[in-house]
Formats: sequence, C-alpha cells, structure tokens
Amino acid sequence: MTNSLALVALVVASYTAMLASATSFNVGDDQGWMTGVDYTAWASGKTFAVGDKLVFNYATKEHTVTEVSKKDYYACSGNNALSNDDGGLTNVTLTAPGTRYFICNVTVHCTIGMKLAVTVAGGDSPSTPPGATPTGAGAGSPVLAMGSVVAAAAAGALIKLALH
Ligand SMILES: [Cu+2]
Repeated sequence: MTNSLALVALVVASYTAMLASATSFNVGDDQGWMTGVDYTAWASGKTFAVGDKLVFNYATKEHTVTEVSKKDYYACSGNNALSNDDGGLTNVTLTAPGTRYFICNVTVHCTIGMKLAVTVAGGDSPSTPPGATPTGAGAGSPVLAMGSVVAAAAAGALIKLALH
C-alpha cells in the first residue's frame, strides 16, 4: 500500500510539474526545418507564450537558424544576424512578448520560403487581450487538458488511499 501511495504521489507531482512547465514546439513538426515547408501555415493557429521553446531540427550545416530583424526577415538578409546556428539542433526560448524572426541563411532557402516569424503573446500584443485564456487552438492545450484530468484522478486516488 505504501508503494502505490508513493506512486500516486509521484504521478501527481509529475503532472503538476508538466502543467507548470512551458510548451516545446518542434518547428515544422515531423518535417523539421527544411525547404518546402510553409512555416507561416505551421505557426498560424498556435499560441506562443513567454517561456515556450522552439526546437529546430535539420541536417547539420545544410541549413541555418538565423535570427534577424523584421526588415531583414522580409529582405531575406542574414548580414546583420542577431544570432546564427547551423549545428543541426537549435533551441530558442521565447523570453519576452513580441515577434521574433528566423530565416535560413543558406543560398536561396529563405527566398523560397524557409523563414519563420513567431509572435509571442503577452505585453502589448493586440491579438491577446489581458486575461484571455487560450483554449483549443494552442498545440499544447489538449495535452494540458488531459494532464489536468489525470492529475485530478490521481489526486482522487491519493485521497482514497489516505482514507484507508
Ligand atoms: Cu536552409
């Protein structure tokens, strides 16, 4: 009985931690960071929050994750890059509200569409009024909802066990 009690407590603790943690987005989902993917479509309908993470997966040195200004994003210019990586796995944590711009700086890749703009909700973002709770549209929402249900069920089991 002690073991199952500990297990239930562990489950509750891990789901609670998951609920509090930020969402990690795999850019391009299974396709990753490559040419031929519409990243504007990928980003649309997703809600990005401060603390969330973007994970770019790509073939090492075949692409870059280059963060640029809005102007350079539209110009596909990596000449004044804010950051640059070609290591094959680039993690970007969204630390503040606002829009961030990423391009691939390899030959014509950006020009043919390998670029991503992500708007992080919060602050002065007009698309997310203060106090608004994103529901459904965010990629993380179904998982979080499921986590809540499991956490609630586990909490119920914990109470039952405690009563015995
Ligand atoms: Cu590329």
